[in-house]
Amino acid sequence: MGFWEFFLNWLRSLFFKQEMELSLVGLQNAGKTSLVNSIATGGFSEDMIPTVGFNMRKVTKGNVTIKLWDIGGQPRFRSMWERYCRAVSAIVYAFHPRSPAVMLSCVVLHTCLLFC
Ligand SMILES: Nc1nc2c(ncn2[C@@H]2O[C@H](COP(=O)(O)OP(=O)(O)OP(=O)(O)O)[C@@H](O)[C@H]2O)c(=O)[nH]1
Ligand SMILES: [Mg+2]
Repeated sequence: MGFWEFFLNWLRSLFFKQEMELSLVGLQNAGKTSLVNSIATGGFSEDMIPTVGFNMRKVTKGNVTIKLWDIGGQPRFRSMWERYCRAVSAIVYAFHPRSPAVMLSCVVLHTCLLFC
C-alpha cells in the first residue's frame, strides 16, 4: 500500500469511525447472553449461566464499535434496566417465542414502553 492510499484510508477512518451503545433486555432465558456471544465470537454454547447484574462487551466490526450492555433478566435485576437503557443508541428487547413465559414477556415489554 502506497503512502497516499494509507493516508487516505486513515483520513477516511477518522470520519467514518462510529461508536454506539446498545442495551439488551428481556426476561431470563431469552437468549441475550447467547446473542452477544454469537455476535462477538460467532460461537454458541448450550451451557450458559444466568447473568448476575450485567455484562458489558465491546464489539468492533469495520469502523463501528458497539458497546453492548447485556442486563440480567431475572426479576431482581429488572429494576436495573432503566439505568442501562438511558442514553443508549438502541435498546433490543429479546424474547423466546416458544417459551411458556411469552405472555409475561409481552406484559413486561408493554409496561416498559408505558413508562419510558
Ligand atoms: N435452542 C436454542 N437455545 C438457546 C438459544 N439462545 C439461547 N439458548 C439457550 O437458552 C438458555 C439461556 O440463554 P442465555 O443466553 O443465558 O439467556 P439470557 O437471556 O442471557 O438469560 P439471563 O442472563 O438469565 O437474563 C441457555 O441454555 C442457552 O443455551 C437459541 O437460539 N436456541
Ligand atoms: Mg444472560
